[in-house]
Amino acid sequence: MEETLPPTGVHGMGHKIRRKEDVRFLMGKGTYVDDIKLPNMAYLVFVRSPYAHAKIKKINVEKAKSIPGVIDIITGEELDKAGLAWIPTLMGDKMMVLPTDKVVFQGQEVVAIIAEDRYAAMDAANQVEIEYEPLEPIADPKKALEPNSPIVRPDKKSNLVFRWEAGDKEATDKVFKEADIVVSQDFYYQRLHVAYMEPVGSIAHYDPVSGKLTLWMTTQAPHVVRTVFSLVTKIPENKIRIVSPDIGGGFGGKVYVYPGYVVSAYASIKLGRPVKWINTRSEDMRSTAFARDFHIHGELAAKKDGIIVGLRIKVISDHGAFYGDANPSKFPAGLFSICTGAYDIKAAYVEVTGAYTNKPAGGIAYRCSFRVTEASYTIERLVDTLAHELGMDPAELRLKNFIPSEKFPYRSALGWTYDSGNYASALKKAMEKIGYYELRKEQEEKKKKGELMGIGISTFVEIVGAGPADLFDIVGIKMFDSAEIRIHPTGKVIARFGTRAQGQGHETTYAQIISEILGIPVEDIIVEEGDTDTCPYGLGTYASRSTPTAGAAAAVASRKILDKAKKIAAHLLEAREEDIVFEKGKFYVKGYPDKYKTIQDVALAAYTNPPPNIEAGLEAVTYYNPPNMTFPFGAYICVVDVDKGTGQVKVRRFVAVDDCGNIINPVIVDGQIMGALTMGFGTAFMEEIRYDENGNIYGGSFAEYLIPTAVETPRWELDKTVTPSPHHPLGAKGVGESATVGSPAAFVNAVVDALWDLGAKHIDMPIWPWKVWKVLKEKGMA
Ligand code: MCN
Repeated sequence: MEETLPPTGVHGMGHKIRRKEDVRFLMGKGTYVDDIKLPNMAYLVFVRSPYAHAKIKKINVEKAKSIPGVIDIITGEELDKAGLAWIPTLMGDKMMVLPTDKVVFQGQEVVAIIAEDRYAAMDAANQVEIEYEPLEPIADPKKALEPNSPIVRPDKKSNLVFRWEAGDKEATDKVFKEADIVVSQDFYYQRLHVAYMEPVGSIAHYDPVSGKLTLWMTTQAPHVVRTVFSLVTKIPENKIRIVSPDIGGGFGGKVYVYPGYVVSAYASIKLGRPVKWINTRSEDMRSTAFARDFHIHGELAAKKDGIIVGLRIKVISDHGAFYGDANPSKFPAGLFSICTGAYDIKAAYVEVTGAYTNKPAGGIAYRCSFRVTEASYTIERLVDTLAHELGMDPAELRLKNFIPSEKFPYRSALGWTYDSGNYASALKKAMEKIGYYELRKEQEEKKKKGELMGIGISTFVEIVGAGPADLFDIVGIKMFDSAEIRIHPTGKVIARFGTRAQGQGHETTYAQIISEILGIPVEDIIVEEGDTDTCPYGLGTYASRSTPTAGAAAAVASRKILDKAKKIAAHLLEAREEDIVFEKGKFYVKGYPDKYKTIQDVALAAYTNPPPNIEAGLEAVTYYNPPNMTFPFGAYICVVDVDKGTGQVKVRRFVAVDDCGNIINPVIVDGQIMGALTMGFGTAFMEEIRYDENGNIYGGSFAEYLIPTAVETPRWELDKTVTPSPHHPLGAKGVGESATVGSPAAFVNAVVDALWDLGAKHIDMPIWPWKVWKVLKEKGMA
């Protein structure tokens, strides 16, 4: 096994160094929101709704008030007077902080108790008397869209969140009419919870003297939250400081503004004391933002020889009661338009209709991959279905239909310009690594013996790096990110970013980018994120955007510094700037490598002896607007054995070939891929948040919501191809979500491949053993 290097020395792109931040985490020295204790701090706990949909007739807080230790009780009525009962969501919808008239999902925050400690607050919460009048709940998004459906939101006239379409409907309908074969399938991509280790929470501290509000919170996007808070509260933005300390996993679920953030801030301003709110695990599972919940009808049209000519998809997406992605923005619904995937499909049409239902806010989170995951799952399941219907090998069918590598940049039928790709080489590598054709032979042999073995392929394309200005038509917003690099006189560096890692290793990889360009050892570079008072404005970490945006900003800022450093070095070496060579942290005159000045010498001179006409100091700030998204991709192959007696599926092998362009740190990238594969495995076989028809959640704890542990998780076999992004300054593409996007289809394709001959065309995720057993039973096999 290759050794991973300690994080010391000059280690740039491609170096396998250990994560700098891990020392802190492994020693238990990370600082999370709940670790922070301020003098005189009060605690906030919510009373939550037992109903999915009900009128609030009366709230009586008298008994609760009498509980020793209770400081204050806040209702929606009070917040309404302060103009805070509703707040805007990040994408143009709005969300109830506390309800005034009715509750819209089970588990919704209704009343806030502030007490001297958490126990008193919980005791008081049990004493709040709320009289509800139950209303008809709407848990099914299809019913929600029917004309006479009860309306979920008190501020809306219908349950329609948006209707969004892409592609040429007429042209697509025409190719479907002319096609030799059309395959179609209904899929349900289930509702998921991100299940990070640290539940969401905040501490608000308002200083009445300075008028400054400081909020420590579990957010992936601190600057954006600061702007939203300023707009909502009218507190000037420079008097709000958001600190996002260490985060115990975010996976997209910590992008949102939750009621607890707002109420803790309101209470702190009102009471003049710091106020802490931390969700319990089951509160998190019942009330934070959820992912997926897509009802999909997909159709694929092809010629007899397997050439795919058209794709048509209709989606109803369940957004629960509130949604970050409502009109006017199209992001991230627009990202579903990556559904043509890795294939050269000339005609495509997709239509997504969003519905409000009586469930918690849904629609985005779960290793973010905003809609790309559902899109990738749909196309990859359809391609496999087509292969089975045509009696073709699914690998051969894919190789026949891939966008040829010489066609990049490639404009898809739904409007994306893919920057680069080589899908055939990734799939061929995966096939070779797993021994694809031998496995097919083994499968045939097993079939003769009545044994069930399946091989599933998925070739996905991701879109990451949200989001360039020229894609405004598709995603509806322009985005950027930032880096500020400051070299001190002794050559030590502090670099600050607008992103906020939640476990991705930015302290190491951003330092590697700077080390690569400036030749400064990584241990001399401190990376900071997550404090709006000190870091440059940024849009946060989600959608695998940090490398494509802030990583690019780090490279551009480092190069700006290098340009200035060259001028200073020329002055020190008494040479012309154009004669200066920079190599491995040293500047010298061309042809004279022994007489040099180090980057550290130059840093000192920048402050003590800058050349005439050059400002003192050595620092740079960059706000990087990417010219395009980056398009990482991969090919995954999964082998499963199905137990005929129990329906249990065993993943025997899983080969993942990923391509995220040039790699900064291969160890971190492998870690990201393994984590994301494990989440894909959980999606395929274990995880689902379920509601009954009355909007009651089944369970709502880890007793029912099963996530993979080391016991269930297969051994991942990883490999890479490298197709650099042509527009990223380092040729890198994002990778954080890729494997969660790509893997579910590989698992499901493998199971369906094992069962196809029994007549099973599809099984919805999670593929619990009973679902497989049911198929086997129907066929008289179990
Ligand atoms: N990287 C690299 N070379 C590349 C691409 C990436 O070395 N070519 C490194 C990056 O420098 C970074 C890491 O890989 O250290 C992930 O980078 P990137 O793909 O840019 O993704 P982000 O840093 O923006 O992270 C977001 C992504 C998402 S969207 C979710 S959700 C997610 C994830 O990453 N949540 C995570 N990974 C997670 N990992 C942990 N441990 N915890 C989470 O909450």
